Amino acid sequence: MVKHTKPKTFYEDFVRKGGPGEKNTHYCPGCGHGNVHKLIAEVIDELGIQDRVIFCSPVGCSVFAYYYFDTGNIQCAHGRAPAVGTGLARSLENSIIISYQGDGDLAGIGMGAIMHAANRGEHIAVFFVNNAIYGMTGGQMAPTTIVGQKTLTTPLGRSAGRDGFPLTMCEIINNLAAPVFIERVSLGNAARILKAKKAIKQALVNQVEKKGFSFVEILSPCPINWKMQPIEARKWLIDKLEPVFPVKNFRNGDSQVKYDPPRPVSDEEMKKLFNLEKDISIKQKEEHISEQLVKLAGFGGQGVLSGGILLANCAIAEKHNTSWLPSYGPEMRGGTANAGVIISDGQIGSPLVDNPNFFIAMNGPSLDSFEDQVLPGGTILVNSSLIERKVNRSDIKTLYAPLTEIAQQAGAVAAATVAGITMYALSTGIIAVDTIRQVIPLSIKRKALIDENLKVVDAAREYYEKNLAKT
Ligand SMILES: Cc1ncc(C[n+]2csc(CCOP(=O)(O)OP(=O)(O)O)c2C)c(N)n1
Ligand code: SF4
Repeated sequence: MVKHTKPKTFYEDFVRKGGPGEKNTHYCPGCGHGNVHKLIAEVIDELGIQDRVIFCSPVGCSVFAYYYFDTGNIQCAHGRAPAVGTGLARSLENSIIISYQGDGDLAGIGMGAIMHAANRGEHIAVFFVNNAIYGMTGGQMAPTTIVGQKTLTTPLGRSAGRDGFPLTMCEIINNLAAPVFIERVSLGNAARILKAKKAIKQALVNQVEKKGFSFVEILSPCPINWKMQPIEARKWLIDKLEPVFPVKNFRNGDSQVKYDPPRPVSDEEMKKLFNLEKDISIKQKEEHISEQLVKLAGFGGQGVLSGGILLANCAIAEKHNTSWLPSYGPEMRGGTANAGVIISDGQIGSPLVDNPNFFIAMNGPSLDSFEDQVLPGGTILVNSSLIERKVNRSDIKTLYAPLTEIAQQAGAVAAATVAGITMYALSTGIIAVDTIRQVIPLSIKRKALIDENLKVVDAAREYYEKNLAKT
């Protein structure tokens, strides 16, 4: 006698549908998602990996998988489950990652994400539920809709000449070197469902054994959008879908490529990367610093981005945690550009600097754009060479300095932001001017340019001490 029980990987109640006590899912009668959920949950039970699994839900009918699977769960942006899974698999060594995706999700909007995850051989198991239609949104043509199939957007049937042929994902992914397991299965009848479970199990065993990227395509019915009864839908699946998407194993073995996920970079490697191997004697500050949110903004060509890099490199050299995030328009010169630099003793969660506590405004439009965003109590350093107006706010400190002229007189008009960074250092004490002087030769190759930049630093320091030190 076969006793059917609910896998313990499932929650006791499926509250999505009707609150506590509810045992039914939100799927339509005859939908394949329910079968696939059950098979995955059974395999997780059998392998004893429930507390290691992180289930990446897609956008599509299975968006609410986290109401059923009592595992780690994460709901991903449309098509991005393999990218999210990549991050999880690489950062949580003991985890077993499932990327669960529909055909619209995987082969439509998420085509790039799946191809690159497969090509990198990420350690994830992908369960690709191919029902040849967009189920959730009401039955539009999917990348896997077969020629002649009627959908909401192909009411006369898909035409190869107009809409292209259906994409056969197993065959496409089978062209890549890295994947270890690729199989297409079907939910057409009970025997096929048992075979599907075997493939699902192999894909998850591969994760337990750290073998690599495993891809199972599951041909699955969507009776409601195929406009069929559930039994008729299973028959149509066998008769019409299977000839286009042959059910078979495409690959089962070891990867031809050695998995080489990123690892923390050692101090020695970091020094090499940032050219900090040369003899420098930058002192690490003992005292704790308050988090610095610095924004530099101006037009392209003013050195806004490179000024941000210089500041970030100085902060790195002084052993602070640092981020640098550039933002610029499509033009190289003349467009707008800004850079956000965060300097902190703690961890930096996001590199975005929406509300700076120190803002270096290199031109008028930048001051107009960002003046209101500076945190109360913060500072704005205004490049008075190009900005005629004064700052309107009274709850912040303002410094006015002709940064462009200072740089020009020192022979390096493009280094106006270096003057700004020098004044930032003097005004806040977060980094030392001496650090700037030591870092400049590391990041600039031409000797003449190094000398000019150092002259800008000295001229900016002189200007600051004469005119601003007491403000
Ligand atoms: C960025 C974005 N674009 C479009 C949608 C609309 N949308 C929701 S589900 C879906 C397609 C789902 O089809 P499929 O991946 O085949 O899953 P199924 O519902 O059939 O299981 C689309 C286009 C969305 N939610 N977000
Ligand atoms: S619309 Fe289709 S895929 Fe979505 S729940 Fe219903 S049968 Fe399943």
